[in-house]
Amino acid sequence: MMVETQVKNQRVLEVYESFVKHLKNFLDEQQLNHEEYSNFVKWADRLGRSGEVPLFLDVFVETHVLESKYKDAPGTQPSLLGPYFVEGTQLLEQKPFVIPQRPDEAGDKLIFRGNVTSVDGKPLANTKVEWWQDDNDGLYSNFDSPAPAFNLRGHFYTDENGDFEVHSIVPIPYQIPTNGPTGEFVRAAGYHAYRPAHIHMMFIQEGYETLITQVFFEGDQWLETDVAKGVRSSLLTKLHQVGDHKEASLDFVLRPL
Ligand code: MBD
Ligand code: FE
Repeated sequence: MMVETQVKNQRVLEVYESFVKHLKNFLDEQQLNHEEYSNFVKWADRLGRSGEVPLFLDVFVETHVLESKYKDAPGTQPSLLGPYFVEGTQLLEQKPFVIPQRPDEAGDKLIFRGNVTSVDGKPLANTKVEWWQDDNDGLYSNFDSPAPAFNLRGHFYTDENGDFEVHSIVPIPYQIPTNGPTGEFVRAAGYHAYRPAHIHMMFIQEGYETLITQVFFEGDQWLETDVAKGVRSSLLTKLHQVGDHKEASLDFVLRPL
């Protein structure tokens, strides 16, 4: 008897069937034996139980998702959202915007200046900017960090010229956790576990595609071999020593919807 079926979500079917088509090509090429398949199932089970699925996918898959969709797009290239964005950050209103930090926050002080425009050059005033980064121990607040919740996280709005100025600290290279199934894979593959130092930023403006991206620093030793492959040339800035602190800047360009 034919079972009545109804496609609930055409996109799910389309994506799944395309995935299987390419999976078959991959298997024809690799000829996995049953031991390899079983090892994969056990590792994937450990990955799920460890809570590292978002970490693993954001490190090893997200960049390919973005590259396929955005590599030829005008405007600033997106980069990885990663596993460490949280909603509910503090709104910063007093200028210059000082990112919430401990009174004795370790690290080089940073003044970062940015500007937000549309692809046609129009300044985008009142753009919401979310900012998050690691601290001088390479940790993100709210995730296995002794720092107060929401440390080195905040959001603010660009001024009438699309400009903003943030006072924070310079992030350091980030080592992804190595003690779980993700680290197991990194070691097995012979990769290192580092990402170059980066600041996460998200730009939200009515009528424009939300830009989720990261800023990187010239000269960082991990730029070419970022374990998560998140670096794009247009996302690089240069740190300048100015008196007792460092300064950097970058312009961001949003695409109309
Ligand atoms: C990070 O800090 C990050 O930005 C990504 C993409 C993955 C893991 C950790
Ligand atoms: Fe990060």
